[in-house]
Amino acid sequence: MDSVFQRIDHVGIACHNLEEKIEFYESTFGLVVVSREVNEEQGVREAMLHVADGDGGASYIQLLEPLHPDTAVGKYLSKRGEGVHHIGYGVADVAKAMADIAAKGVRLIDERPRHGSMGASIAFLHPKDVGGVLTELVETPRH
Ligand code: V0V
Ligand code: CO
Repeated sequence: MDSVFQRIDHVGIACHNLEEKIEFYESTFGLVVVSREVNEEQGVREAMLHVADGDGGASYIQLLEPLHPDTAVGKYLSKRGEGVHHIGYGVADVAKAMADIAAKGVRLIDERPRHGSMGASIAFLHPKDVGGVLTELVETPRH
Protein backbone atom coordinates (compact mmCIF):
# COMPACT_ATOMS: atom_id res chain seq x y z
CA MET A 1 0.00 0.00 0.00
CA ASP A 2 1.32 3.44 -0.90
CA SER A 3 1.68 5.91 1.95
CA VAL A 4 -0.92 8.66 2.07
CA PHE A 5 1.71 10.86 3.74
CA GLN A 6 4.57 12.14 1.59
CA ARG A 7 6.55 13.91 4.27
CA ILE A 8 6.22 15.87 7.50
CA ASP A 9 5.25 19.37 6.38
CA HIS A 10 5.22 20.94 9.83
CA VAL A 11 4.96 20.43 13.55
CA GLY A 12 2.51 22.86 15.15
CA ILE A 13 3.47 24.24 18.56
CA ALA A 14 1.01 26.12 20.78
CA CYS A 15 2.34 29.15 22.62
CA HIS A 16 1.05 32.12 24.60
CA ASN A 17 3.26 34.75 22.98
CA LEU A 18 4.17 34.32 19.31
CA GLU A 19 6.79 37.07 19.17
CA GLU A 20 8.61 35.73 22.23
CA LYS A 21 8.61 32.19 20.84
CA ILE A 22 9.86 33.35 17.42
CA GLU A 23 12.70 35.17 19.14
CA PHE A 24 13.55 32.00 21.09
CA TYR A 25 13.59 29.76 17.99
CA GLU A 26 15.64 32.30 16.03
CA SER A 27 18.22 32.97 18.71
CA THR A 28 18.51 29.39 20.02
CA PHE A 29 18.28 27.34 16.81
CA GLY A 30 19.02 29.88 14.09
CA LEU A 31 15.70 29.19 12.35
CA VAL A 32 14.27 31.77 9.96
CA VAL A 33 10.64 32.90 9.76
CA VAL A 34 9.36 32.52 6.19
CA SER A 35 5.70 33.39 6.74
CA ARG A 36 3.44 35.11 9.27
CA GLU A 37 -0.34 35.00 8.96
CA VAL A 38 -3.52 35.59 10.91
CA ASN A 39 -6.04 32.85 10.15
CA GLU A 40 -9.42 33.98 11.52
CA GLU A 41 -11.18 30.75 10.58
CA GLN A 42 -8.67 28.70 12.60
CA GLY A 43 -8.47 31.29 15.38
CA VAL A 44 -4.70 31.65 15.22
CA ARG A 45 -1.85 34.03 14.62
CA GLU A 46 0.94 31.84 13.26
CA ALA A 47 4.48 31.83 11.92
CA MET A 48 6.28 29.25 9.81
CA LEU A 49 9.99 28.75 10.48
CA HIS A 50 11.90 26.86 7.81
CA VAL A 51 13.75 23.74 9.01
CA ALA A 52 14.76 21.70 5.96
CA ASP A 53 14.23 21.06 2.26
CA GLY A 54 13.31 17.60 1.00
CA ASP A 55 12.37 15.99 -2.32
CA GLY A 56 8.66 16.59 -1.87
CA GLY A 57 8.97 20.06 -0.36
CA ALA A 58 10.16 21.89 2.72
CA SER A 59 9.44 21.23 6.38
CA TYR A 60 8.68 23.80 9.03
CA ILE A 61 7.95 24.51 12.65
CA GLN A 62 4.60 26.29 12.95
CA LEU A 63 4.26 28.49 16.03
CA LEU A 64 0.63 29.14 16.99
CA GLU A 65 -0.82 31.83 19.25
CA PRO A 66 -4.59 31.84 19.81
CA LEU A 67 -6.61 34.88 18.72
CA HIS A 68 -9.07 34.26 21.58
CA PRO A 69 -9.31 31.83 24.53
CA ASP A 70 -12.31 30.08 22.90
CA THR A 71 -10.40 28.65 19.93
CA ALA A 72 -8.75 25.30 19.24
CA VAL A 73 -5.33 26.52 20.37
CA GLY A 74 -6.72 28.67 23.19
CA LYS A 75 -8.56 25.71 24.72
CA TYR A 76 -5.48 23.53 24.28
CA LEU A 77 -3.28 26.04 26.11
CA SER A 78 -5.66 26.38 29.03
CA LYS A 79 -6.00 22.59 29.40
CA ARG A 80 -2.45 21.43 28.66
CA GLY A 81 -0.18 24.46 28.50
CA GLU A 82 2.40 25.18 25.81
CA GLY A 83 3.73 22.34 23.68
CA VAL A 84 3.25 20.25 20.55
CA HIS A 85 -0.29 20.84 19.24
CA HIS A 86 -0.42 18.93 15.94
CA ILE A 87 1.56 17.25 13.16
CA GLY A 88 0.97 18.35 9.57
CA TYR A 89 1.72 15.75 6.89
CA GLY A 90 2.22 16.62 3.24
CA VAL A 91 -0.22 14.86 0.90
CA ALA A 92 -0.47 14.98 -2.90
CA ASP A 93 -4.23 15.53 -2.98
CA VAL A 94 -5.98 16.59 0.21
CA ALA A 95 -9.53 15.71 -0.97
CA LYS A 96 -8.44 12.22 -1.99
CA ALA A 97 -6.49 11.74 1.26
CA MET A 98 -9.56 12.82 3.26
CA ALA A 99 -11.77 10.30 1.45
CA ASP A 100 -9.23 7.47 1.75
CA ILE A 101 -8.66 8.11 5.47
CA ALA A 102 -12.37 8.51 6.25
CA ALA A 103 -12.97 5.15 4.55
CA LYS A 104 -10.66 3.61 7.18
CA GLY A 105 -12.99 4.88 9.91
CA VAL A 106 -10.97 7.89 11.11
CA ARG A 107 -13.18 10.93 11.79
CA LEU A 108 -12.48 14.06 9.79
CA ILE A 109 -12.87 17.36 11.66
CA ASP A 110 -13.28 19.20 8.37
CA GLU A 111 -15.85 18.16 5.78
CA ARG A 112 -13.99 20.06 3.09
CA PRO A 113 -10.45 21.44 2.79
CA ARG A 114 -9.72 24.77 4.51
CA HIS A 115 -7.32 27.59 3.84
CA GLY A 116 -3.94 26.97 5.49
CA SER A 117 -0.61 28.69 5.82
CA MET A 118 1.22 29.84 2.68
CA GLY A 119 -1.67 28.99 0.37
CA ALA A 120 -1.98 25.34 1.40
CA SER A 121 -5.24 23.36 1.47
CA ILE A 122 -5.56 21.69 4.85
CA ALA A 123 -7.86 19.32 6.75
CA PHE A 124 -7.71 17.95 10.29
CA LEU A 125 -8.28 14.39 11.57
CA HIS A 126 -9.75 13.91 15.04
CA PRO A 127 -7.07 13.25 17.67
CA LYS A 128 -9.28 10.69 19.42
CA ASP A 129 -9.04 8.46 16.30
CA VAL A 130 -5.28 8.94 15.87
CA GLY A 131 -4.01 7.86 19.27
CA GLY A 132 -4.29 11.31 20.82
CA VAL A 133 -2.43 13.11 18.02
CA LEU A 134 -4.19 15.98 16.24
CA THR A 135 -3.24 15.29 12.62
CA GLU A 136 -3.36 17.74 9.73
CA LEU A 137 -3.28 16.98 6.01
CA VAL A 138 -1.44 19.61 3.96
CA GLU A 139 -1.54 20.00 0.19
CA THR A 140 0.90 22.71 -0.81
CA PRO A 141 0.08 24.85 -3.85
CA ARG A 142 1.70 23.95 -7.16
CA HIS A 143 3.91 26.58 -8.75
C1 V0V B 1 -7.92 18.69 21.91
N1 V0V B 1 -7.63 17.42 22.19
C2 V0V B 1 -6.43 17.12 21.68
C3 V0V B 1 -6.00 18.31 21.04
N2 V0V B 1 -6.95 19.26 21.20
N3 V0V B 1 -5.71 16.01 21.67
C4 V0V B 1 -4.53 16.05 21.06
N4 V0V B 1 -4.03 17.14 20.43
C5 V0V B 1 -4.74 18.29 20.41
N5 V0V B 1 -4.25 19.36 19.81
C6 V0V B 1 -8.44 16.49 22.97
C7 V0V B 1 -8.79 17.07 24.32
O1 V0V B 1 -7.78 16.79 25.25
C8 V0V B 1 -10.07 16.37 24.66
O2 V0V B 1 -9.79 15.09 25.16
C9 V0V B 1 -10.75 16.22 23.31
O3 V0V B 1 -9.70 16.30 22.33
C10 V0V B 1 -11.76 17.33 23.05
O4 V0V B 1 -11.08 18.54 23.25
P1 V0V B 1 -11.76 19.92 23.69
O5 V0V B 1 -10.76 20.68 24.45
O6 V0V B 1 -13.10 19.65 24.29
O7 V0V B 1 -11.91 20.69 22.36
P2 V0V B 1 -12.89 20.53 21.14
O8 V0V B 1 -13.52 19.16 21.09
O9 V0V B 1 -13.78 21.72 21.11
O10 V0V B 1 -11.82 20.66 19.98
C11 V0V B 1 -10.80 19.72 19.78
C12 V0V B 1 -10.55 19.67 18.26
C13 V0V B 1 -10.26 21.13 17.83
C14 V0V B 1 -9.35 18.76 18.03
C15 V0V B 1 -11.80 19.12 17.54
O11 V0V B 1 -9.12 21.60 18.49
C16 V0V B 1 -10.09 21.29 16.34
O12 V0V B 1 -11.07 21.36 15.57
N6 V0V B 1 -8.82 21.37 15.85
C17 V0V B 1 -8.56 21.54 14.42
C18 V0V B 1 -8.30 22.99 14.06
C19 V0V B 1 -7.06 23.54 14.71
O13 V0V B 1 -6.48 22.95 15.62
N7 V0V B 1 -6.62 24.75 14.25
C20 V0V B 1 -5.45 25.43 14.80
C21 V0V B 1 -4.24 25.18 13.97
P3 V0V B 1 -10.42 14.59 26.57
O14 V0V B 1 -9.97 15.61 27.55
O15 V0V B 1 -11.90 14.59 26.31
O16 V0V B 1 -9.82 13.23 26.73
S1 V0V B 1 -4.40 26.04 12.41
C22 V0V B 1 -3.13 25.44 11.38
O17 V0V B 1 -2.44 24.44 11.78
C23 V0V B 1 -2.95 26.08 10.15
C24 V0V B 1 -3.72 27.29 9.74
C25 V0V B 1 -1.94 25.57 9.18
O18 V0V B 1 -1.24 24.62 9.46
O19 V0V B 1 -1.85 26.13 8.06
CO1 CO C 1 -0.79 23.45 11.08
